[in-house]
Amino acid sequence: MGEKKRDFMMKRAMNKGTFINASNYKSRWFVLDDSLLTYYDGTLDKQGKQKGCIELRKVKAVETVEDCVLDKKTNVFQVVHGAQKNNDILTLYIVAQSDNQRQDWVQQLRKAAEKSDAQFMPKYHKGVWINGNYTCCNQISKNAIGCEITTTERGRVQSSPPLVIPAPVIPEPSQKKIYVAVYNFTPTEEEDLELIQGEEYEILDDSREHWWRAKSKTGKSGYIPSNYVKKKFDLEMFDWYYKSFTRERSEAVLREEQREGCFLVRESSAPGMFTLSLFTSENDGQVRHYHIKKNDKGFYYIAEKYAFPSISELVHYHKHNSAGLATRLKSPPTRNGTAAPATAGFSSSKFEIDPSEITIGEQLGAGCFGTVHEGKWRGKRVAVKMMKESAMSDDGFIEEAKTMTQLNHNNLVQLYGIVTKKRPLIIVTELMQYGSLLSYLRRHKARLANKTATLLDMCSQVCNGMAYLEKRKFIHRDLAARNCLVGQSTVVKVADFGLARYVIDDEYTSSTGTKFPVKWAPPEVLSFTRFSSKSDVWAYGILMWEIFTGGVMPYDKMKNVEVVDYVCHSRQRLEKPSNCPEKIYKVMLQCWLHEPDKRPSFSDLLQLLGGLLEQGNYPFISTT
Ligand code: 6XL
Repeated sequence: MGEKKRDFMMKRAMNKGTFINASNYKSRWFVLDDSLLTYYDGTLDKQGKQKGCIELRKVKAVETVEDCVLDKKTNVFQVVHGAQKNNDILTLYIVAQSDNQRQDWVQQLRKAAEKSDAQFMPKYHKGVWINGNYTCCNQISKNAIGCEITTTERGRVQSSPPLVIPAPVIPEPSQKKIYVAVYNFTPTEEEDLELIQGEEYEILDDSREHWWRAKSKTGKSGYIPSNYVKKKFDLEMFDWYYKSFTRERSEAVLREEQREGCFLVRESSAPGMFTLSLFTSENDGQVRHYHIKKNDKGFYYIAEKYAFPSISELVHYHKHNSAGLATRLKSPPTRNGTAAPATAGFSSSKFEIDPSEITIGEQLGAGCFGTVHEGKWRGKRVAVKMMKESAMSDDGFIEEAKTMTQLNHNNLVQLYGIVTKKRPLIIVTELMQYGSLLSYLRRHKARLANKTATLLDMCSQVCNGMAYLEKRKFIHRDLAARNCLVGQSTVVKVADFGLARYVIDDEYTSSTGTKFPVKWAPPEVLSFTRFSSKSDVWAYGILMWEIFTGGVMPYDKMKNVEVVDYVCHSRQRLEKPSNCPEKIYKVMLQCWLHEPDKRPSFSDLLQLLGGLLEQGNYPFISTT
């Protein structure tokens, strides 16, 4: 070459990572020769003193930078290089005056660097590191390896890792709150906004918990259910991420689909760890679970040779290469309409439901509080509970119901709204296909008898819902298998939480009454009617026992007074169900400690059960 390339451009000061500030930029004369990129101060008509230089053999990448991500500037390019002194990796950002000038410099610099035998890095960042993460891939470590394959003039990647197809990451040029819809949502009210799965929305107001104001790409705005969207770039925005799914639930859902390569990623029971669950058609269909491990650089891998800075890149890679897996990853289970979670109420404002819009179908059940029917409300299948007059104190309940519509969890039967203007008082809730857990346990007793993992998973689902109530200081007061419901792919949800307080019948409310759930009550409730989350924990222990016996009545034929004596005075406890592993029975015994304060909380229990569940290959877990 011999000839020099010379231009007057702007240079961003090095290591000014976080702060956006005009003084970070200086105009410089840039001079490129065979071995160096040198820059000088000066003015347009005069080149001044040398301010610094980069040895071309130390260049690691020469690439353009995404428009607007660097202090809103365009025509930026970057020279990634080893530092003069210690060879630390630094990035020099240069702002050209036009795209042409930029392209020209990028090409010339690359060519010259390659001639100087520079060793290019395999990957680089098209965005910049600002406010603690990269704008291009959202990685939070400044040293995180790039998310795009480096271009070289020779058209290949040097010192290349195993072939990696770059994950499609689109940088967001501003600090707007961009969320992605993970479910469709059809609004029923004027002020609400339709959501289309996979589309992006800007969040305008997230001050309310369950209903946010959002704007679609077409400029429409309105309220959306906050649990139907996930932050862009969060793991949760991916359709294959099933955050808190247990091993057992994953198997149920993947088996239901029977598709080779059907997969999902979930949190492991160990905090901060992840598991990949994958369906293969070998041996008549099998679900395999792989721990996603982290190497000393913090990269994720299943097969040690193929490690990635993020889980999404790992998934992306294994979609193209089985590399140790039983099969390549194809697609996640289909989250069809029914799988979308319940919204907190039907819409952002509705709580009172117009009775003329409800159609009533088949009866699902009846009790002393009223009858429950299957029904429809504006085309959506719901359960309609018609309360018997004078069975419940309305006034207190109506106030409480407002709070209850705000409780929203996958393991709680969602309260949608109520009819208060007419009698009977009607409660509209989520519909659960298979009815009460107690009847389900009894119907499937034989099939479930040795399915420890399935039973344990039911326990942990109920525990999940209860941990949510506990966190909100909401006490159930009548937790039992009869007050839980079962839905698709054996989802279990807690129902009728808090309703016990509004029942008027003395036989139910007095601990000496015939309808009082004595067999689920701890000593402090039997003696002083002292309800708490810890009294729910006691009831939960009994519920676990119901699950492991296939729905046997606790304390067999003992009368209520005998149970009080047995539990409070003799301090005896239910026996271990015959098919129940010792470790699980120990958890029940913890729930039945005499002192409420000594019992574990639901969040403690969740940890305990999660640990037991994840030991899926322990001898006590049946694999059939
Ligand atoms: C105050 C209630 C109480 C208990 C109630 C219950 C118990 C109820 C806590 C004592 C206490 N059961 N129950 O309404 C207060 F108001 C009840 C339910 C259903 C039916 C009848 N009674 C029921 C059944 C469903 C369903 O999806 N939901 C409710 C939402 N599904 C099916 C499906 C197939 N077969 C049968 N039921 C529970 O709320």
